[in-house]
Amino acid sequence: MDSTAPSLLILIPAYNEEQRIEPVLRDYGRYFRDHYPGRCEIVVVLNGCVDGTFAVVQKVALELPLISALDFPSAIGKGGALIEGMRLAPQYDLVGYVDADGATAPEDFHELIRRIDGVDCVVASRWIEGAVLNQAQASHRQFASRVFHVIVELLFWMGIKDTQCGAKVMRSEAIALIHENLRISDMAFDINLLYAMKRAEFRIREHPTVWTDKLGSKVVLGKTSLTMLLSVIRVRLIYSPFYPLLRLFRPVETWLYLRLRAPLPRQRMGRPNRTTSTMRKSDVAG
Ligand SMILES: Nc1nc2c(ncn2[C@@H]2O[C@H](COP(=O)(O)OP(=O)(O)O)[C@@H](O)[C@H]2O)c(=O)[nH]1
Ligand SMILES: [Mg+2]
Repeated sequence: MDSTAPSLLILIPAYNEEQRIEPVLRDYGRYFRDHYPGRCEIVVVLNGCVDGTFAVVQKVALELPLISALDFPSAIGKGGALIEGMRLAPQYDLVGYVDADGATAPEDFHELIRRIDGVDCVVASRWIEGAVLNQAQASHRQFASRVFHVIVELLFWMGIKDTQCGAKVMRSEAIALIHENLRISDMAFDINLLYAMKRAEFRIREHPTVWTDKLGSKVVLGKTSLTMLLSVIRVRLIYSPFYPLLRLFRPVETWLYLRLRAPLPRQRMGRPNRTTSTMRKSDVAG
């Protein structure tokens, strides 16, 4: 192992992924064990799974000890899972995250890591020149995604073509600085993260990626889109002079999230409980 290579943490948020995650974990585990020059660990962050995802992760972790898992019983959402996983950031130089479905291959994720020179965050992009879409998303999903992009551009002017691709890599110092500003628990977490980075003047690079859409998405278009809309408006208000007013609307906001069965945004950094079944490296080794 090259001790001068940056240490790397890869977070994989996973919700009811027993059907999709096993080959992806094996591919990532083997690839990064064999090709990444520095210390690398892969942590799957689960919450409230009602299938056998945890057992699948446990099985693969026995073969590949660089893999472990954190499990939270409450419905903290993809964003909540990543917020919790990012608490481990100070132990590494770089932190990345990627979806559990294998839409981004390990080689392509590694490419993002190589592009971190001179910037603080690299985001995989499906919408810039050089990107390859092996199998595009369904047209209604693409349409919703482009409408969402226009709304995000109008609200935040970040100039990022693809905020939603589930593969990103960041320097851990950058995460440490913005972590307390990460509040969005649902799929709009990425906007929260990127805008917090921009506000803190961290440099973000978009890198064209190879993307393969996978069956079995957890996104329920109408419900997820409304939740994400609510969340991006929330992020916008947090960074506006009107933020104190938001307190008046909090009961309505909470009611809306509950109606949408969406994970609530965090007010202050309260920590959800971890289950006793959390698998740590030592459990795997023992
Ligand atoms: N921990 C956790 N992960 C989630 C949750 N919802 C989605 N994910 C994960 O987020 C990633 C992206 O979800 P996916 O359904 O593939 O979204 P899509 O690619 O945008 O259709 C996958 O790894 C999911 O397992 C959640 O509530 N909690
Ligand atoms: Mg997916």
